[in-house]
Amino acid sequence: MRVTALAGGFGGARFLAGVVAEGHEVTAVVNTGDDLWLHGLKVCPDLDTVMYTLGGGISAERGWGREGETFAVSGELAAYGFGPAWFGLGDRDLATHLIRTQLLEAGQSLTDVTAALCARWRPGVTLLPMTDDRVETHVVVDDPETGTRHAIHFQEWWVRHRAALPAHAIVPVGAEEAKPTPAVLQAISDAEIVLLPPSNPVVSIGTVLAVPGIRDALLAADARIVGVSPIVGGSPVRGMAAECLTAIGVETSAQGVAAHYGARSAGGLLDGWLVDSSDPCEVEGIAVGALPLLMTDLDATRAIVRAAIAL
Ligand code: FO1
Repeated sequence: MRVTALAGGFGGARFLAGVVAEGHEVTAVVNTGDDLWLHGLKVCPDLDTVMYTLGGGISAERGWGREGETFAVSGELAAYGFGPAWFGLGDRDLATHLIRTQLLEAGQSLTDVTAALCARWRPGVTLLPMTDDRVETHVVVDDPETGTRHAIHFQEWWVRHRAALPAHAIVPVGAEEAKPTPAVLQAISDAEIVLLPPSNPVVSIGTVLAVPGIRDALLAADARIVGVSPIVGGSPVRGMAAECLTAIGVETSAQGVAAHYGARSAGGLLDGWLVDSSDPCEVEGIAVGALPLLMTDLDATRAIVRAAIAL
């Protein structure tokens, strides 16, 4: 089937591997709110995580960046006192950012640049940034030293502080002015089914939905929309979804996230919602399916994909 998925980084990439393995024709609309400019280079963590994971280049142990990575350049930058030391830019990964930055500066869109990079990695999906415009997720925190309230880039909150600083707000800066690309809108209207992988519902899928026009396109689509809970056994499988959900006042549960996305019949997004067998979930207007949701290996992920499509 023609499947369109809204995806973030690690969880989204693993889920997409299952959709591809099931033989579907997949378009991934990927969050770019985690993107950052570093040393003059454009870094796109979620696009790269999906591209490297599906293209076979991902570091299995980190879940981001390249397999067999070295950090010589990062070490040299640190020796010059050129930070931020807390963000690990690998030597192999740098090649991706050098090419992306050059092509962007030559006037190519992020969509075209992503396609050019995928010519090497051949991820088996059409990889689309949610927009070609600049959207950057910033997090409002109280500075641990001075106590002053200020916004920091998502990556500083996520990587430097491990989301340990309570987030007073999570803001996709630039989202209001951003536009979905024509390719994104086409992928949503062409889809036979739309899947919401178990990516972070706030900073990954939530940021994609913050781009004006994407939510409306989903509601207007013929395709059914089925989501997969990122909360298993009452807690997130990986990452800091709990801190993100708390920041926006949503309960960290399969039920809480389903209610947050909402039932399509009530103006929300979901026709169906897959939960782990251990998580109760009952939301008016949403068909709920339950099965083991841990993507322990490709076969487990494929079973989840089949269950989502069956639902
Ligand atoms: N995550 C970390 O926890 N530490 C890092 O040093 C780090 C570096 C990094 C470099 C490139 C890249 O594409 C991703 C990187 N990530 C790192 C992961 C990144 O913070 C997350 O992938 C997303 O932003 C959340 O999905």
